[in-house]
Amino acid sequence: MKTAFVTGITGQDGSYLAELLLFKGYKVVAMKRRTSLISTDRVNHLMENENFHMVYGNLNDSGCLHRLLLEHKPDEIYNLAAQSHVRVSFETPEETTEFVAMGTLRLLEAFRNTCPEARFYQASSSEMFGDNPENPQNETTRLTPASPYACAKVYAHNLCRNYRESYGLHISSGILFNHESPRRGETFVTRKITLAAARIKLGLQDKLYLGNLDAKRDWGFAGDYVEAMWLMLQQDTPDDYVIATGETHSVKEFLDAVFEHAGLDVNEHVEISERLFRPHEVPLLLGDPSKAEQAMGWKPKVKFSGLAKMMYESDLELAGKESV
Ligand code: NAP
Ligand code: F7E
Repeated sequence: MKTAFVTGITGQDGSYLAELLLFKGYKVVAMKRRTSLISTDRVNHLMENENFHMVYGNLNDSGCLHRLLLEHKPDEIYNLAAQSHVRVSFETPEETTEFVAMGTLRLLEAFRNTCPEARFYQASSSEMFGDNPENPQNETTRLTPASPYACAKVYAHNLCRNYRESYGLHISSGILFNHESPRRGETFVTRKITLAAARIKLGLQDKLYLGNLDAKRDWGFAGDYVEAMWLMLQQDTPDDYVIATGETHSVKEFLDAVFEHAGLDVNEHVEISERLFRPHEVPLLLGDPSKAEQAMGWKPKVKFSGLAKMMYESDLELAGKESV
């Protein structure tokens, strides 16, 4: 039985990845940090699985990372933990850098010193392309990060390449474009829209406040994207891959798709708030996933309108429980 060590288990991707790995017969050692409120909602359904082991740890604790890897000797390591909210990173730049950049360095050092035969996945991001107008973006597109989050991800991405080349380690970075799901954090724009639309539909809320509706993103489904993470670590040679749908849509288009599906009028319920704009916006992301398709046979199954409907329907069910 293979063992996988996963950081960021309580997050959106951690939960989908753990399900995939358990399905494939892995033992999953899942690292969560201590929080004052219980944060395991997304993985509570896995707790009874005898191959799922939750352990405490933190990306800012080198000794703990070292001990965990020494103790569990994983075959695969997936580094998903991060302060992953771009706008928040402008407000907490030091904490974001500490976890995203230095946290990755600490985990790489623990990996190199305890289990260098393992394979390592790094959660890199399309935010690293920032405001580079060149598109579609692929593995060779210049990185021009436009937020503290993106700057820290570029550091971690470069460090992973450096460790791969310097020490011959099996490290692959997935440059993942935005991916969403019913488990997406409620402050990311897609989920904020689907949850608000569902609550408005049921009379639980009246207004939805949003920022820049013109930004364009390449939105895919998290369930499809965790398969790409796993595939990267099954390749003989480590490499970096763009994971995207190859389609871009504005926030306004996502809003319209959801409100139309819900039978709601955008003009009646949506207001723009200056507070939600960012000091520096990334205007357009559009990924070219052809390398992943050719090398690993990876293709997204869910696209824009299917994703919007899936998320709205799930939030309608959730909001329904609230109104009982
Ligand atoms: P998420 O839902 O925000 O989850 C982040 C996870 O990291 C949570 O489990 C969080 O724990 C944990 N974490 C934060 N700081 C930590 C620390 N110091 N030590 C240990 N754990 C810590 O993010 P996601 O959407 O699943 O994304 C997974 C990864 O992919 C992240 O690295 C993100 O930056 C990257 N990424 C995401 C996307 C996307 O569109 N979703 C695209 C490209 C790259 P708590 O529950 O305790 O907060
Ligand atoms: O914003 C605009 C906002 O916060 C998308 C993270 O997973 O993907 C994510 O980062 C767009 C931006 O995601 C609101 O200005 C308008 O242009 O959903 P988001 P993100 O910033 O693209 C990348 C790939 C990651 O790596 C990150 O970890 O939507 N927008 N109005 C808004 N955004 C938010 N959050 N809230 C609004 O009210």
